[in-house]
Amino acid sequence: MSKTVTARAHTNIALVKYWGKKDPKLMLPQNGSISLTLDHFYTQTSVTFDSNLNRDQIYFDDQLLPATKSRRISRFLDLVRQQSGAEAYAAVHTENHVPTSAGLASSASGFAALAGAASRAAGMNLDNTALSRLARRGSGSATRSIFGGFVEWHAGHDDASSYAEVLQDPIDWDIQMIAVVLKATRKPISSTAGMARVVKTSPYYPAWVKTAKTDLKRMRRAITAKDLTTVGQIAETNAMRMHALNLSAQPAFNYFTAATLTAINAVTDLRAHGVNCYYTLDAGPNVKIICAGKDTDVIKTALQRHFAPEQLIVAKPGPGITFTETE
Ligand code: 2P0
Repeated sequence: MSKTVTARAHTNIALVKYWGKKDPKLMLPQNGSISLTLDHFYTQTSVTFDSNLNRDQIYFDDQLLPATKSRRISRFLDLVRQQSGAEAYAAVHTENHVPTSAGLASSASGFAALAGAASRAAGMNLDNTALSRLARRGSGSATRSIFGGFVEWHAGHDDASSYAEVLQDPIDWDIQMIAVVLKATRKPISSTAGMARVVKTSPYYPAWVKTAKTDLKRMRRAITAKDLTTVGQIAETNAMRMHALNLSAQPAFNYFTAATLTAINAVTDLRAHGVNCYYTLDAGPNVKIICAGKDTDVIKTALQRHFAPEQLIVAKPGPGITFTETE
């Protein structure tokens, strides 16, 4: 039995979004993206390569997954074996630290933690840039979860040039997100399949790629200037453009529920009353409110007209990946 490595990676929410691949095998995105890593939600994963195993064993919260449900993880472990020369199968133990059924346990923190723990357990000693390239092969958004604070994933044109780096960490100004956790109905389509359909069928896709480039430039400047208003405005518009792609796909799809629209409208109303807050949405019904910590109470009070207090979770900027090793 070899050493066990445990990695903890936090989830991230994109402010300028990744929504489409130009190379599905290498997981190269159509455009770059910028995110904020959050403190509140993370995945902790331990990996041990063990020559006594006759297949990879993947445990989620101590439950062994059947092979049919762990194929994507096993394929990722194959890539680690290929890159490291390790031959043994692996035991993988994963815990998602997110509120029950929050629907925020994205593959971002999951594949970032797996990439970190598996590569180290296999004896690779990757720096964080190389680790972000490896995490990308598991899931696009995981590329960014290697780092804390504001992070940019450079789209690149091949494996070497598509990686993430820190734009700003630590963050010494007042910015946070309030996650509005809504009941998940069945996901209409996975992120992977949804973005592939959009690239193929939305007549607006070329405009998305073009405007994303402008958004990236403006977002970098707004982060440097510590300008919450501009960060929020760009993020909100960018999110709605992403969802407009889904509405314009053939066949169309969306991730909204009625409660999603209630939350969006509540944020718009708050803003009309002078509260500086903005929303963003990913591939699910939850709404994330971008705001300053000083406005937490007024925003929570307004949202509690529609939602229970436990549906509103305040998350601050979070750290990059961390490791512990045991022999
Ligand atoms: C993002 N999302 O930038 C975008 C915005 C959701 C909406 O990346 O196919 O799980 O594994 O690369 O990363 C979610 O999709 O998809 C995502 P794959 P992923 O955060």
